[in-house]
Amino acid sequence: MRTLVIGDIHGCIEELRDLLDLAALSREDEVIALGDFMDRGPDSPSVLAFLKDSENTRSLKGNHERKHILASRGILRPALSQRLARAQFDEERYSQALEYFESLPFYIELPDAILVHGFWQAGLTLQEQDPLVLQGTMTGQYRLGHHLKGPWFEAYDEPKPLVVGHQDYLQTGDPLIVENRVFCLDTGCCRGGRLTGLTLPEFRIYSVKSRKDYWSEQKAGAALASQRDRELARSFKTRQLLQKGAEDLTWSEARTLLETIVWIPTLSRKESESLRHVRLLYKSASEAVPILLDRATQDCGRILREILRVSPEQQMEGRGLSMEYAKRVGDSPYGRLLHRARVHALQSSDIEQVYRTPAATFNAVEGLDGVSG
Ligand SMILES: [Mn+2]
Repeated sequence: MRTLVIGDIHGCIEELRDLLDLAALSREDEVIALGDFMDRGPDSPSVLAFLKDSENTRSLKGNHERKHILASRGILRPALSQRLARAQFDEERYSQALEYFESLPFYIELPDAILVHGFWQAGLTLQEQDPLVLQGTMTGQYRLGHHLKGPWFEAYDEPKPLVVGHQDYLQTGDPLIVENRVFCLDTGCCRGGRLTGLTLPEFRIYSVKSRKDYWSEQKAGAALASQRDRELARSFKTRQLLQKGAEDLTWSEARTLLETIVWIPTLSRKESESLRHVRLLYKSASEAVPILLDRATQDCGRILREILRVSPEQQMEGRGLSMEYAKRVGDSPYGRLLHRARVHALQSSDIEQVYRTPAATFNAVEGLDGVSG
């Protein structure tokens, strides 16, 4: 009986089939995946189905399978590679997948070799190994780092050879083989490298070429989709604002509209006209703001002086003064602006809060003489 041990498959079902063909296993032979058969590639469900449902087939738990488990429990935020793989499953098959991941071991010991997904800490027995180190998690890698001077595989000290996946050390498509004692089989299949297997007990390498850089393609597709979503959302919001009409837009809505309008591919005639109106109104209202600020500041001072001239007995800070000021300025928007002018130096944000819309701001300046006499 032979055992074919396979490096990180990452959803590359075609290459997995090529490798199985190449190794020409018999019915009694065994297949063991080193973990990370999920994520990044085109078809995680088919790879999973092969490992889970075929006879004489099993797998280790890689850090990617672990991430699916943690994400499903709400412990970890799933990364893009998990989200994309998740989308390849329906509900039922995904919950079966999670059950399967849970059942996977951190290591497998065979008569001829020890198999783990990630790393090994020299000086400890197999049973003493930190599962996070064996699985190749970030935490495991960090913990391992404290015990190392050189590369971890050079310190490997067990009599039995060790077979691992997880990292494409050479990035040439070739597995890293250290003194025929440590066999690193991840050769970057999902990134356009190769898929590599090792048969035991003869320690013979089988390797097939990847069809393409699936992971880059998936990432680019995801980036494009999210950009399209953002543009669509922006364009929807913009159209909604355009329908609202220039007069009714608040200052911040008008700004949103004028800043994002570039994303709209085609505007109807009516929308273009409406946009022109918004732009014009925004410009006129913006020009009116400093006039209004200046005028309100002056009026505030003038009204205070008048009150004190008519009733000099009223104190500047007194309640009587405040009441008389309130009576004179009234509760119109301009009156509210004058109240603010008494408390602090006015800014454009005061105008935007009091008048809310560019249209109202513009109208206020037009009617200024009437308001303040
Ligand atoms: Mn890994």
